[in-house]
Amino acid sequence: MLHKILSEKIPIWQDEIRSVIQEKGNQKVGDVIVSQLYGGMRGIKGLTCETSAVSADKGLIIRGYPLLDITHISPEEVFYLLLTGDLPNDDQLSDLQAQLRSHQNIPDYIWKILEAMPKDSHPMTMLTVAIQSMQVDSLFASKYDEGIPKSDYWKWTLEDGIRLVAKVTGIAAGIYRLRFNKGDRIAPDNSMDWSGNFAHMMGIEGDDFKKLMRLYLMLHCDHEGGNVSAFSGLTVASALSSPYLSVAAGLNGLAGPLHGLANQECLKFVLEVRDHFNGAPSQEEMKQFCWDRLNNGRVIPGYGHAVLRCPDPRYTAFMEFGKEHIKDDDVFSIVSTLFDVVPPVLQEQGKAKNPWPNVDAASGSLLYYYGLTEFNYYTVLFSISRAMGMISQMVINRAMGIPITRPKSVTTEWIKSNT
Ligand code: CMX
Repeated sequence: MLHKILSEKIPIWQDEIRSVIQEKGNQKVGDVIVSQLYGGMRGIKGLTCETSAVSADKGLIIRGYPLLDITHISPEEVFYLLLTGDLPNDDQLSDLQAQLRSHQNIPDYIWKILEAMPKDSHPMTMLTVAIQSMQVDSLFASKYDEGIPKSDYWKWTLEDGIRLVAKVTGIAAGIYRLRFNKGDRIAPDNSMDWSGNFAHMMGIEGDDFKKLMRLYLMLHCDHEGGNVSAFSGLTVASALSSPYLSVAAGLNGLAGPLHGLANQECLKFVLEVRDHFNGAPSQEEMKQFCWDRLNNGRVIPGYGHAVLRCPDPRYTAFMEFGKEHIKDDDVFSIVSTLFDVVPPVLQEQGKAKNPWPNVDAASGSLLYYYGLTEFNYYTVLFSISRAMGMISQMVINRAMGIPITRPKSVTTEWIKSNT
């Protein structure tokens, strides 16, 4: 069904892009100044992304829907929305869920590889190794070898992508149980949806944890095209590497502490606060603690953002969940106090362009409350969700025939002589 809908929509999108290029191909979209070349290309408009947009003052907008208007939808619904631009009806949703179920079995070689890795491997390393190793089963790679036409690339990217999304929850749950000695792997339960089944395979019981996973895996799905993980994944995919290689590449970027790994860093920081003060500190104590950290040259994890200039709506959604379910918890109350303390401290310090919390500031306290205390696992949850956004972007880029990524670099000597 998904295939059919995309087959109908893609020619329309292709026509639209063709006429945009024809009519506006020579229009300027911005200027680039020298400091941007040395500044992580921040603010340079250099690529398109159809699945989502991030506005500085509103945050994530998925296919035209502001995030806080659609926090009730399931991860499968958001995957469908990212890919097609529309929310699925009941039949379309059941069809996608059936496809995910039919591809959820995990090849045995994955477990052998994971079991052979050093016992203290970071769960993110285990995840990307597992995803990358499925390259051997890539339909895109084998069809490419057979010589399929360019117009069919997106179809096999989608096929690999659906298989990857179907398997990633079982792989991630297996990593959790193996890495943290939780006992045997737990078989999937086909009566559950994708996120509920993931919670079940992890072995963490309770309806509230399932609700949290549904929200978590929905909220982290996409954040336009220029962030480290999306951009790295897309760049690798633009060389026509398979979704397995490309998603693994993106997730290796997500595993950096300034990006997705900030969610583990953030909870580590909150627990440091709790242990230091033997519970939740006063605002004054918290303020001093933050200043000491900044004066030691360290960042406050979970705060700041390269694009946002407002509290991240993903943070707001997690806080709403926390206020409803765990408002009296000590760790959650430290997270709430940080919201009152950190922005004025960062403003007074005057370095961070955005003093507000990002997605990583609140999620860890919720996971911790429900017994998911192994915080070096948290970025794996982010990854499961982000795989949906990366795959959607790859399918669309392939369908639109976006060529290999190759921006031009210049030397400092060139800048000195030419500007
Ligand atoms: N604490 C302390 N200093 C901060 C800060 C924070 N939370 N956020 C930014 N700054 C500092 C930067 O380190 C930089 O300092 P220098 O000039 O000494 O290098 C200065 O403020 C300017 O940075 P910026 O332009 O505001 O931010 P960037 O676009 O360069 O970086 C980000 C954005 C997210 C990496 C940065 O805000 C940060 O390090 N935050 C903490 C880590 C974090 O929460 N990351 C998760 C982001 C969400 C995600 O991608 O998952």
